[in-house]
Amino acid sequence: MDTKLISTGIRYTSLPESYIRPESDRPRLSEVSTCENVPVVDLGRDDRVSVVREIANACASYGFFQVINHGVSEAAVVRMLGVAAAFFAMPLEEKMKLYSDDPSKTMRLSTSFNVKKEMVHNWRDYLRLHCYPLDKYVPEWPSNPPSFKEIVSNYCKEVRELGYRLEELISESLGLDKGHIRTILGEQGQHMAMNFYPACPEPEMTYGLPRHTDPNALTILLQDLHVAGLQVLKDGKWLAVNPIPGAFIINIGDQLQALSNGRYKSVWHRAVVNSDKERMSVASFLCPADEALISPPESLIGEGARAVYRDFTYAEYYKQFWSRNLDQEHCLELFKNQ
Ligand SMILES: O=C(O)CCC(=O)C(=O)O
Repeated sequence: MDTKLISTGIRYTSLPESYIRPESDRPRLSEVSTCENVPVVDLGRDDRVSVVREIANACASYGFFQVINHGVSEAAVVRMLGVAAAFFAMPLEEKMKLYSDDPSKTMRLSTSFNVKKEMVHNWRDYLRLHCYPLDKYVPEWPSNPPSFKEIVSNYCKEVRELGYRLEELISESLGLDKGHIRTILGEQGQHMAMNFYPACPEPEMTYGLPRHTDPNALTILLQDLHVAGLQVLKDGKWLAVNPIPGAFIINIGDQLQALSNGRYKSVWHRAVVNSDKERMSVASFLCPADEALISPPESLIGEGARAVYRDFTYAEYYKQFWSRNLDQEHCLELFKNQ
C-alpha cells in the first residue's frame, strides 16, 4: 500500500505490511509500567525557589515534567483539542489537498515521520505548522474547519508565553540569569505537530512514533485526556505517562541538553497506539533561531574542562536531524567533542 493518510475514517482489520516492525523492535506493551512519580510542577505557587528546585531535579533526572496552573486558559486547551479533532474528522479528499511528504514545507499534512527515508512506517497522521511569527504563517494554515486559524493562533500565543516562562525558570535552575537561555536562543521559532493516531488493529507490532528525542529547545505537549500513549525511557525502562487533567508535559529538547552541557536530559520518548481508541496529541516546539550558536556557559563547563558537545548553529543541527531516521542514535552524539 502507498503511504498516504491513515485517518480515512475506515477501521483497518489488519496491520498493513509496511507498518510491521521486526520482532526485535516492538513496543512490548506488557513490560511497560506506569510512571508513578512523574514530577508535577505547580507554576501557580508563590515559592519560586521551590519551583526552580523542582524543575532542576526533574530536568536532571527525568528530562521531562508536567506543569499545572501554567497560565494557559482551559478554554484555549478545550478549543484546541476540539478543532484538532474536527480537522482530522474531515473527509479524506479535503485533507489530501494539504498532504505533503516534504519536510521543508512550513505547513503540511503528512503521515508517519519521514516517509521518503524510513523503512517501516508509523501509525500516525500529523499536521505540521510553523506558528511564529503568526502574521507570516497563519495565512497558509488550513481554512477548514472555519474556526481553525483563530483557535490555533490564540492557543499558540498562550503556549509561547508559557514556554518563555519555563525557559526563565530553567535558566535559573542552572544557576544562570533568568534571561540567559532566551538570549542564546535568539528570536525563537515555534512549530506545532497535531498528531492523530487512529485505532490500530495490531498495536503490539508498531508505533505511533518510535523512540526519539526532540531536536528543538523545549516541547510543550498537550495529551488527549482520555487515551494514554506517551511513554518515556527512564533508567533503561519504558514508562507510560498517563494524562493529568489540566496539565502539559514539558520535554527538554536536544538544544537544552547541549546548552546545559549535558546536565539536563533530552528525554527519549515514544507514542504507542491503541486497538480500540483513536488518540490525539498536540506538540508545540520552541526552536532556536537558525543562526543561534548553541554553546554552554563557562560556569557549566568547569575550569580546564571541555564542553561535552562542540558549538553548532541550530540550522546545522536541524539539517542533520532530518537527514536521519527518527529512532537512530541520539543526534547529539554526532556533535560530541572527542
Ligand atoms: O503523541 C505523543 O504523546 C508524543 C508526540 C511526540 O513525541 C512528538 O510529536 O514529537
